[in-house]
Amino acid sequence: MKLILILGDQLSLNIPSLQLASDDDVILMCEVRSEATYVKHHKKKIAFVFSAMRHFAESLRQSGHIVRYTKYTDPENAGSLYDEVARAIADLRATEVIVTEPGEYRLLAEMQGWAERLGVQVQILEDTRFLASHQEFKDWAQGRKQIRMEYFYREMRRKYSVLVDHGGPIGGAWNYDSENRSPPKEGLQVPAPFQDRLDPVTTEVLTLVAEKFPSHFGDLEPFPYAVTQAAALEALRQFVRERLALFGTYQDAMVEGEPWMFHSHIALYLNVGLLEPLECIRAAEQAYHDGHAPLNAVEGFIRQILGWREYVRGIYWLKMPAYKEENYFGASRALPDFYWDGVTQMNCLRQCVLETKQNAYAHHIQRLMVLGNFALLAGIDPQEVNEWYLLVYADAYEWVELPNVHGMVLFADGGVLGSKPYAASGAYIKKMSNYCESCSYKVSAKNGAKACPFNYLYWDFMTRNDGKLRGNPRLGFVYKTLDRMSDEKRNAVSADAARFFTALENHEKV
Ligand code: FAD
Ligand code: DLZ
Ligand code: SF4
Repeated sequence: MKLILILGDQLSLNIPSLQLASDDDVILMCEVRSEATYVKHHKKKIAFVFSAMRHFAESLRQSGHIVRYTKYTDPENAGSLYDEVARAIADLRATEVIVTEPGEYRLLAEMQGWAERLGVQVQILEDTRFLASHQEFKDWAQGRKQIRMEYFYREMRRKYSVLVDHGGPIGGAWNYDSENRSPPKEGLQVPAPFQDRLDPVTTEVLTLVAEKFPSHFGDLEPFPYAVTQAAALEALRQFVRERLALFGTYQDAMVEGEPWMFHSHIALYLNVGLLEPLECIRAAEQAYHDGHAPLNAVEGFIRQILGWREYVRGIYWLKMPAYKEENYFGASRALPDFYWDGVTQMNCLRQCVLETKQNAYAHHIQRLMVLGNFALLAGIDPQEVNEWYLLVYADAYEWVELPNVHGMVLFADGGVLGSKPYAASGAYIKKMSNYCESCSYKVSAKNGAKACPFNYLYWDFMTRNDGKLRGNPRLGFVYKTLDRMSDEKRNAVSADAARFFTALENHEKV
């Protein structure tokens, strides 16, 4: 008989390894210390994965499969995927292992050595739950001087005929991003997010996580997330009904006390397989055709899934393992303590860290333009930033996290993923949020102890990295402004930055 290994982010009935299962084959699922602690994942992320795994195992059993499920606390639990596979082979006399490729390079590299170590055949199948295969992305990228999401996205729109009419984009443009940058309006009403009911399985898992992972980051409760395919579908439908219409307009907006805004909060479901990308895309497209949501919202949402999600995955598998080691700016500063406890006078960072801690979620602009922007400007070591993002978000898996952090946020890849770093001063955060209204710093002040640190850190970053960035055509205006700056202003920038970094190094509350 064959042993079919299903990982915690492979909870889809159409996962290729399941397609090869015969009636007498055994499906193995296991909660293991190695996966739960290779980074110290947020407590909510572990609870989500374990509970969703247990529910998926039960649904497999009900559809007639034989499932061997190792709970975290089982006395025989060997603690790692490899050891659990080895134990199952010995117990069951399995002659072959079948697994769908994992989403992280470290695990794929390990699995490629399993056949030899285990002494049985190990088949590693391609994960077909994505909309572009490895080969397709490789073929698309090959021979291009520069790869850019926008062109890849257009091909994907054509391939799946999404918002396409007679070969061209519906509405006449491929991308409506320019309509998706509205700041929040005073008194904006944000709908309540999806909230699932806790069942006995999730309740048991919450107790387990509280007991076994007390030192991990994050608040375990309240736990609102869906843990079954049916509930994840309900969350998707609620998004389409209640939030999608304003998704585009407020995609980049941030409001204190409103962590969820008009986003979909489905990445965690997509990434473990409770939702499929094409069903999310079609649901949004249908809402457009039914007149429930405007084109800027629907196109914007679809671009994230059909464009960005597939594009970052393509880059990950194309560039790993070297991609992870790149550090274009040679950044080496330690991650500040406030990324863990939110203790900082910078209100934007405090809000984003505290929401991350509470929800294992922050929306894209919080991740990119607040948390990421600071890490970029302050020159934080990419390895430390990567580890932080990989462990704090419930939707984080390296194939999607690394290119976003390393490429989009830190420009550590020197421009493979994007054409310029997303560096911004306090003016951007002021425009797109109300964070500055209750901050100890003054966003209008450019220098001095009370000035918003993003303001002088921005110019210090551009000055520090002059040799690496001046030639970038998209930064021409920045360096023109820098060249016109008086010596007095330049000195003030570097003195403020030096003072700030010293305070950071001394673990003072900045
Ligand atoms: P929405 O804003 O509603 O977007 C819809 C969907 O589009 C998301 O669910 C997601 O599947 C997809 N999507 C949107 N933007 C991206 C993107 N840039 N890359 C890939 N998919 C995207 N996304 C993850 O799934 N896992 C991560 O670990 C992750 N880490 C990130 C780290 C940084 C520094 C940044 C800037 C972005 C990261 N993203 C990550 C992308 C994005 O921020 C999240 O997908 C999104 O915030 C999830 O919330 P949502 O489901 O409400 O998304
Ligand atoms: C994220 C995660 C966690 C916390 N725990 C498990 C686990 O115990 N067992 C398992 O099979 N998978 C888990 N996962 C998901 C894996 O880390 C994921 O499959 C790999 O990182 C590859 O994407
Ligand atoms: Fe953030 Fe600066 Fe605004 Fe304070 S003033 S919230 S630090 S951008």
